[in-house]
Amino acid sequence: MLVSSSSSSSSSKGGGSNNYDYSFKILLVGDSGVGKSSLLVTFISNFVHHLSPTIGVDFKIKMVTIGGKRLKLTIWDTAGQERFGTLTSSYYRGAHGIILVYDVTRRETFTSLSEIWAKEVELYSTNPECIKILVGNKVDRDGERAVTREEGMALAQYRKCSFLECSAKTRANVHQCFKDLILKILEVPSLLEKGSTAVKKQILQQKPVHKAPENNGCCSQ
Ligand SMILES: Nc1nc2c(ncn2[C@@H]2O[C@H](COP(=O)(O)OP(=O)(O)O)[C@@H](O)[C@H]2O)c(=O)[nH]1
Ligand SMILES: [Mg+2]
Repeated sequence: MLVSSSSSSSSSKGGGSNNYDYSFKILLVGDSGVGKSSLLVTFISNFVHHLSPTIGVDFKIKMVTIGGKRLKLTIWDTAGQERFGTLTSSYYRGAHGIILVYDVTRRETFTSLSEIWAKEVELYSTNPECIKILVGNKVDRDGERAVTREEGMALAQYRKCSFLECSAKTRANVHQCFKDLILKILEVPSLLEKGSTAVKKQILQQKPVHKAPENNGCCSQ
């Protein structure tokens, strides 16, 4: 059962978000255009959006109950700086979970995950036991597929992370991606410790690295 409510970063200081067991920082990583922002928007909201190219949001807060725990998820998205091939170390700092996204119709986005993003994650993540999930997005465009499901599974196995294919457009498997990741985080005692009260304030006080333009709480709404 996944019960949720959400708010954008701009309203995250409002009431109602103090009642939780753990606070987790989740990141979206991958090439520009793979659908990171769309996945975030789809997960945060409960209805189908018209998807359009997004400029990045900084982060979104979502309250969920998963595995019987009340969780405050701070989900960070890039503001488009992934186009330059690198994010900064503070984007990765303190992450409990990382969603590595590629586009199943663009092979180069799959290659980038191995050659760029997985290396950055290894270099910069400060939680050695941080959970990762590999996600192939845009499966609704199956006719244009350039990366097979088997290849995705093989890379996930090699990187020791779980794997799902999904579509931000049809919403297929999107909630499942986040849920699988979070259930795995909940199994790791060191991550729970880092997501508990002592660290809550620290995470909330962290400033987004790349401040998004004003009033863009969510670009495709
Ligand atoms: N067909 C299809 N298009 C998608 C999907 N997810 C994202 N898109 C489109 O892909 C483009 C890039 O998406 P965006 O979320 O901005 O990617 P980002 O740069 O990784 O944040 C946009 O035009 C989206 O509408 C999907 O699952 N299926
Ligand atoms: Mg984006």
